Amino acid sequence: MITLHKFIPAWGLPDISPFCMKAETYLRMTGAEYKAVVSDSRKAPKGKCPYIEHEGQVISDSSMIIEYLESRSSHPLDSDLTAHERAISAALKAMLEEQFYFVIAWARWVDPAGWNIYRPVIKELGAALGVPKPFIPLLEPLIRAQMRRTVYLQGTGRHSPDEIRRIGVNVVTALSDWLEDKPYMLGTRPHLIDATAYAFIASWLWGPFEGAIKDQVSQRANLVRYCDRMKAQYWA
Ligand SMILES: N[C@@H](CCC(=O)N[C@@H](CS)C(=O)NCC(=O)O)C(=O)O
Repeated sequence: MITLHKFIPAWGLPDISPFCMKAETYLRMTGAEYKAVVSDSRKAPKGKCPYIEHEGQVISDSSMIIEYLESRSSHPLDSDLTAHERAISAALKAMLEEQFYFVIAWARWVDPAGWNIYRPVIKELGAALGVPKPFIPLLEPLIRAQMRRTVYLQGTGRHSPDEIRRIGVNVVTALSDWLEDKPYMLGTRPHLIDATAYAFIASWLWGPFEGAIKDQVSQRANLVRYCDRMKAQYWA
């Protein structure tokens, strides 16, 4: 049995973190037996969620979790891919996890409109983690300042709000243009990249952060159909 350490669900999504949602979607894609536990990232081995416990081992990072479980699988999800398809998969993953993630982080933690929406969810996470009520308002600004600094140091936070939104819209457009009419990112059957793509796109589509990026996802009918398809297949 795998124990998945993650955050909390919100807005009809299984997790507020796209990385936790990616890991859990992967577990569902493979039919793995797992239990999910709400965990404090400050106590995680790498200071981030998700991480798993499995047969006495602790594995951190959604990609390393997947790598670990795939190496033990008799039917690895990407075993049929060509080198060219693997290269595409790596490029799409980097675009979503290393670029788009920071747009998401900015929209939730830095943008004042987003923070107004996200703040109550962070309070809820604090409560779910057993943080004593009086400490939550003290912790919130510290975590927000840390996230603001992270987004700034990575580079995204140095752009203007319009520029950041443009980066986000361009990622959504690129993903939609790549998908075309395919049911999944690499063709007719799901692969590892679909765990990432679904988590990161559905987080905008069904999340409450209004504006240009969510509009672009909603207007790209192939992405909407894609999220509906992944949800029906793995989360119904
Ligand atoms: N590369 C990591 C990224 C995980 C990550 O950034 N998790 C965030 C939530 S989306 C986190 O735990 N943040 C807590 C923190 O930075 O203190 C993965 O793929 O798992």
